[in-house]
Amino acid sequence: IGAERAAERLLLAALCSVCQALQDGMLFPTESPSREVKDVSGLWIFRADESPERSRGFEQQWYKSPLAETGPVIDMPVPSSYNDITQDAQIRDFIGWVWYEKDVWVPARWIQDRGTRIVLRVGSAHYYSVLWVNGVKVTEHVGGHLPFEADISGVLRQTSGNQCRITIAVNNTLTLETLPPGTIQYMTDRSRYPAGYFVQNTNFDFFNYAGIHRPVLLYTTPKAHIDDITVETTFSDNIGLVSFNVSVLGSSKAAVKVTLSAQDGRCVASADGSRGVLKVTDVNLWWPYLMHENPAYLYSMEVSVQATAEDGQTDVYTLPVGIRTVKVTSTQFLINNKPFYFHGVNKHEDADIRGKGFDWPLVVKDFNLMKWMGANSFRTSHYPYAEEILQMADRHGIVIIDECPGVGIKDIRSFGNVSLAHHLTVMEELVRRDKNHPSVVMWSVANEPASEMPPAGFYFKELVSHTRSLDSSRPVTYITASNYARDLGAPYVDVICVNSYFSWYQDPGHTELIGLQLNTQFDNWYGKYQKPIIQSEYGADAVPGLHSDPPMMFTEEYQKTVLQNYHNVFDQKRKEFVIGELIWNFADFMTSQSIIRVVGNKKGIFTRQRQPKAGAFLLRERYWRIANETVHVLNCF
Ligand code: GCB
Repeated sequence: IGAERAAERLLLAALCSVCQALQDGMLFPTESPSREVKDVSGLWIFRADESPERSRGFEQQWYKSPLAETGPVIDMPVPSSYNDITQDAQIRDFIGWVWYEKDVWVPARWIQDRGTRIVLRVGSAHYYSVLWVNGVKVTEHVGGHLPFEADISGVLRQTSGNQCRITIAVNNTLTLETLPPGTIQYMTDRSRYPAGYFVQNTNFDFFNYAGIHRPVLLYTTPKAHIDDITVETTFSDNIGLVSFNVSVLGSSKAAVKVTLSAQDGRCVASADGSRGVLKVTDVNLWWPYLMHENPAYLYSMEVSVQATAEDGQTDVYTLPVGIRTVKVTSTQFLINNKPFYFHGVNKHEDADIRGKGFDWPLVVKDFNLMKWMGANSFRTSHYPYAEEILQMADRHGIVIIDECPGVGIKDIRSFGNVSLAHHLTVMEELVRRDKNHPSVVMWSVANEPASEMPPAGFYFKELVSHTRSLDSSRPVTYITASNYARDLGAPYVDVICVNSYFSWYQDPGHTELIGLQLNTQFDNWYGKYQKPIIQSEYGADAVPGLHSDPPMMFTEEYQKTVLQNYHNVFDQKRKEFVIGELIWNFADFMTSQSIIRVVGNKKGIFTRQRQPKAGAFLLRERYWRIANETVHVLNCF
C-alpha cells in the first residue's frame, strides 16, 4: 500500500531529522527592527495524486516543474483544509499525497544582503509534509498541528533568485505510530469492493481534516540571531521574578541584552547576558479572566543580540511575558497561590468550509463567546491549536490545558517503542512552541488512551516524566475514560482528568442516574489517588431546534437536563477536591460518517455556526455565578 509505506518511510526519516531539529528553537515569527515577515498564504494551486499507489507525484517529480505542467490543478486557499472546498466527495475523503504550490516574490534586498537569513515556515500541515523551494527539497515534517520551518537562504541564492516556487506535498495517511494513530485497511472481498479499495480507520471522533492548516510565512533574521527564548516566572510578595535563557545561533560571541517593559512602556528591569533573572518591583501578576479586576497583564520583554563581527547586525525579538505561578495540592489548583476553578470548555479547530484551517474571524468570535458565557478556560482537545489562539488567551486571561495529538491510542501496537519515541518528540515540539505562554497552565499528553492495557504503565510513566523534564513549572496530566481501578497511568499524573457520559453512552435516557454515578466516580478516583480532579468532558448531543418535554435524547431539553444533573454534583464536590468542569463541547463539529453521528457531533452548546442552544444559556448563568463567588472569595483576602 503505497501511501502507507511512503508514509512510514517518511515518518522514520523525519523522526531522525526532528530529533536534530529540536536543538533549535521555534519562536513565533514577529516583525522587529531586524526582522521582516511576509505572509505567503492566500490562493495556492493544488493537485491530489489520485494514482492507485498515490506515488505518481514522487515518481514524476512534480516538484521539479510548475505543478500546472504536470496535469490538472485547482485553486486551493491556504490556510484551510482542502476537504470541504470542492463539490467532489473524492477530495473530501481523499487519503494520500496532495500537492500544493505557490509562486512568490522574495524582496531583492533579502537575497542581496548576505547577512540576512530567510526562513520558510509552515504553521502546520496535516500530516506528513515535504517542502521544496525552486525544486530543491528543504525540509520534511511529521505531524499536524505543530509548526516547521527551513532556512532557505542558500537555496534562494543558488537558484533563480527573487522568484520562488514553493511546493508542499502533504499526506494525511495515519499509521499505528502516528499521533493520532490510524490504520489503512484494504478491502479484499471482490464481491463487495473493487480492486485496490481501501479505507482509513481511526479511533477518534473528529473528521481527519487535511491540508495546510495554518499560515505559510517567509521571514528574515540576521545571520547572528535569537534562536530561542525560555522564560519562567515566579514572585514573592510584590517582587516578580523572570528567569530567562536566550539561545543565539550564527555567532559565538554575541552580546545579549534583555529589557522588560510594563504596559505603559516604562522599563521595569533589564540585564545583560544570555541567562539571568529580572526583578520586577510592584509586580502586576498575570491573572485569569474573572479572577481579578485587571486580568491578563502582560509585560513586554525585548531581547537584543549584537553580534561582535564588524558587519554583525543587531537582532531584536519581543516576547510578551505574563508573571504568574501554577501549583497543585491534593485538593486544589493554585494560580498565584489562589485556588483556581476551571469553568470552561473543550474546543475543536473546526468550522464550515475551512475545516481546521486557521481563520481570524472564527478565533475572535470564539473568544467573544467564551467571555460572554463566563468561561475562564479551555482544553485544546485533541491537539495543539494555532499559536495565534494561545496569544489571544494570553491577552484575555483565558487559561489553557494544552493537549498533544495523542488521541485514539487504543491499539496495543501503538504502545511500542517507535510510538513512544514519536510521542516524546511531539511533546518536545509542543513544549518548545508553547512554553512561554502564561495562559498555558498544564500539559495533557493524551486523550482517553487504552490506559488499562499493560504497556500503558511504562508508556505514561515515561511520557509524563519526560514532559516534566522539559518543563518543571507546569503540572502534567492525561485525560482518562478508563475505570479508576484499572487505569495504569494515573499514578504518574499531577491532576486526574476524567471524561464520562452518564445517561448517554451508559444508561441512555436515564438522567436520574447521573447523581449517583457521578458521585461514585469522584469518590472512587479521589479515594484511590488523593489528587484533584477535573471533569474534563461531559455532555450530550442536541440537534438544534429539536425539543421534547419530558426531555428525550438529542433534544435541547435533554442536553440541559444532563448538564444540570452534573452541575448538582459539581457543586458538592468543588467544595472538596473537584477543581474544574469542561463541557464537551463548545460547538458542534464534523466527524467521520457513522450511524451515531448526525452530520457530525452535536454535543456543542453552540452550533457549528456558533449560535447558542439552550445549554449555552444554562452554562452562562452558572459560570457567571461561580465567577462572582470567586471574586467574593478574593475580596475576603
Ligand atoms: C469522548 C472523546 C471526544 C468525543 C466525545 C463524544 O470521550 O474524548 O473526542 O467527541 O467523547 O462525544 O463521544
